[in-house]
Amino acid sequence: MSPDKYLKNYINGALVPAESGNYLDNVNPAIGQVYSHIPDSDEEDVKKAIAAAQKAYPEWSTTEPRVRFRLLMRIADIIEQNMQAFAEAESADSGKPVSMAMSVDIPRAQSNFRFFATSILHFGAESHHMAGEAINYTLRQPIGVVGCISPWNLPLYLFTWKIAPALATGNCVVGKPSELTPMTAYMLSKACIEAGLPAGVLNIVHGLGHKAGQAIVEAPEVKAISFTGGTSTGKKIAATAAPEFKKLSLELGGKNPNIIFADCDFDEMMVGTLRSSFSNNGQICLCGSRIYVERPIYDRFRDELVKRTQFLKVGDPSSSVTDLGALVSKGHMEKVQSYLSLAEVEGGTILCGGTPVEMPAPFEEGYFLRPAVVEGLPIDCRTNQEEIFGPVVTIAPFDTEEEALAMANGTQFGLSATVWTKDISRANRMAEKLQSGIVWVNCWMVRDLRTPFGGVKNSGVGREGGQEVLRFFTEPKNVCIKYG
Ligand code: TXE
Repeated sequence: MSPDKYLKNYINGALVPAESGNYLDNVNPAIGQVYSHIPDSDEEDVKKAIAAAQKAYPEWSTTEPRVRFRLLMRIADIIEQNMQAFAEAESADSGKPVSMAMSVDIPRAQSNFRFFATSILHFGAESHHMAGEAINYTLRQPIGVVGCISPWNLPLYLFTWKIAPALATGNCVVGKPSELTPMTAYMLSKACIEAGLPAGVLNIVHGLGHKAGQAIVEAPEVKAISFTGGTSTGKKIAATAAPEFKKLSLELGGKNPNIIFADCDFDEMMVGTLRSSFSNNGQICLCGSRIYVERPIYDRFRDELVKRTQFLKVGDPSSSVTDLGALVSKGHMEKVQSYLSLAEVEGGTILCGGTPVEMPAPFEEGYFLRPAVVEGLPIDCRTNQEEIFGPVVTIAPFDTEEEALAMANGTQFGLSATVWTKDISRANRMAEKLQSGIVWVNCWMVRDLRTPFGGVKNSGVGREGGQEVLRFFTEPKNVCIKYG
């Protein structure tokens, strides 16, 4: 399964160009060059995709779960058989190390299909007995045609996180991957064709957010939208979809606190903190970008973090010793750099990193940045309040649990939080009071696909994962039967 130079949409079971015949450039961020082209789709392409999905829906929605199970497992098998090609494509599109795509992105995309393929075999509904009078039972039925829109940071991982449960529950999908990272979604189209997925069940439309994406959100035939991306895009989508009474799942930005108490296992915490700070160049919505450290170990922590951060290898994404590859785009690199300048204006000190890396050929034009640690900023400054989504963390000391909580909860976001401590009572107290959808204690990014996933406050609406997403992609219908 090879990546192509001119990608196509996947509509009604076939690979087709955009109706307009127009293409957008697709850049490899490690070399800073256009290396392929994607359909510049618009409303016309989305209409075709929706029509195909509507046509496929009556049969797909009534297909036995074991048939859906088999098809989804087959798609997972094909991804697994082509693991290396998928990983290399993910790396070429996003700049991330191939080793990361091989160990995180692509295995997880397979797991998403396998997990929801098997979940649907066990998915049940409730009944409510009214003693001596009646019995209620709940039917869980698919919604119809649904839209799945995903971002560039974990391209196939997040795209399939939505598509797999939507298909498993019997919906037909119009999906749109990020225009910055379309290749693995295109390869997924080919995998679906090879697996024998019926035409129209899944349609993948490539193109820009405000054009192709907006057309999916606006279409009255699309009854639910599952979106992951920036908070401001989420706001726009909610404003369009809410008056149409569409079901919405929005997984948005984060500015996650990492709270470190002096009694933690220092070495384990350092390893975890380096990962939560800079994995995928900090371009994971769950990264801990605000680090609060109890004062007795603050100096030791700061020195150790700076030392270990400077040791990270930024470079060729195909090298197995590379820790951090390129940032996803020129625009994103400029955004991250602008936040580093802002941090200095706001009174912060950049302890390390923040400068572009001079790279040898063929990477001279790539978007490589040294990971940065910033100290000395107040909690309410923009650097500490806005999502940077890059290899930048801020650090600050605290004295009491209350102070740590106030700092942790002091942003508009509430996606995840990490707490490092050996005191289980304190861990529980913190977990209860942290305003976030996910709390990790003495770990980070340990993921069980059965658990609810999502944020509070401006980090989103709704939950993905496990039973939650199966409920999202189905409508509950209560049937009440009176005893004779
Ligand atoms: O995301 P967008 P962008 C954050 C991060 C980043 C910022 C912007 O801070 O710097 O968002 O990134 C599609 N209707 N996150 O611009 O625009 C778009 O085509 C329908 C956090 O890449 O939100 C893409 O497929 N769709 C995040 C998807 O939405 C629209 C991950 C996400 O793009 C649309 C990524 C519209 N009007 C960025 N506009 C996380 N929390 O995981 C855009 N899109």
